[in-house]
Amino acid sequence: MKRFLFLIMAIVCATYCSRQVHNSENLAAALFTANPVVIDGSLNEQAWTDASRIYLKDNNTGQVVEDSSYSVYASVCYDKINLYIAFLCNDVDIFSSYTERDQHLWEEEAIEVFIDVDDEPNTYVEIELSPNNVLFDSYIVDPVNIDVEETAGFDLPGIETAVSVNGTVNKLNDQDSGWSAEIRIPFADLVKDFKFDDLKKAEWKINFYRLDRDHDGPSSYAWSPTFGRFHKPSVFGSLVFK
Ligand SMILES: [Ca+2]
Ligand SMILES: [Ca+2]
Ligand SMILES: [Ca+2]
Repeated sequence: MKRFLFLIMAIVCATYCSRQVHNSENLAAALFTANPVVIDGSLNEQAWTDASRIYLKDNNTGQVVEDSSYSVYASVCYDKINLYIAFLCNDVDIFSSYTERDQHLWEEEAIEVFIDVDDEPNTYVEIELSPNNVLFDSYIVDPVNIDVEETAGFDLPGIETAVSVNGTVNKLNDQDSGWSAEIRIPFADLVKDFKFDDLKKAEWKINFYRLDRDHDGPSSYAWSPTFGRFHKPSVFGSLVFK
């Protein structure tokens, strides 16, 4: 009898513990919004006030970012047509030299989001945005061997992005506060034959990243840390639609 009770307790504990980990670290919820989101880089809409803040961690250590001058979070919401993603990156020095779509933004400062809408873990959309609102979008088909020129040839036709900078980009001798980004992607760009009613039962794989390249050297941040290169779909978290 004792052994039986112990077994029941172990099962309850295992279920509870795994759910706790899932909820706190690997599951993000997008909140439906009936109010318009203006893509201007300012996160002053009610939708962003209501949305959860998905804080990123140090991608090398997996630890919470203690230095608030570099903290970063993402948020997600949606309406009947679009998915909206916001980032707020604190940063004391913001820089970026890129000016053209699909340049190699990951070599400087950028935010990134990887979105996998189907059951094939090796295929997903990669979106990056620089503090100058330069976009990199690509469709990954082999995370281990990425042909950058080939995959970046993919464009999300309806994507719209904007950045708001609290500071000055590419000016080294002053102190910046940070930058925020807003991204709108029509669901039809992500899902073939998109049907709004299917979203409630969808669970997409997703990860949020940020690259910072200040004088102290490069830093990388992730919602679900990969402890190395970002293209590790096995550690992506999940996105559900509320
Ligand atoms: Ca806005
Ligand atoms: Ca920086
Ligand atoms: Ca592209």
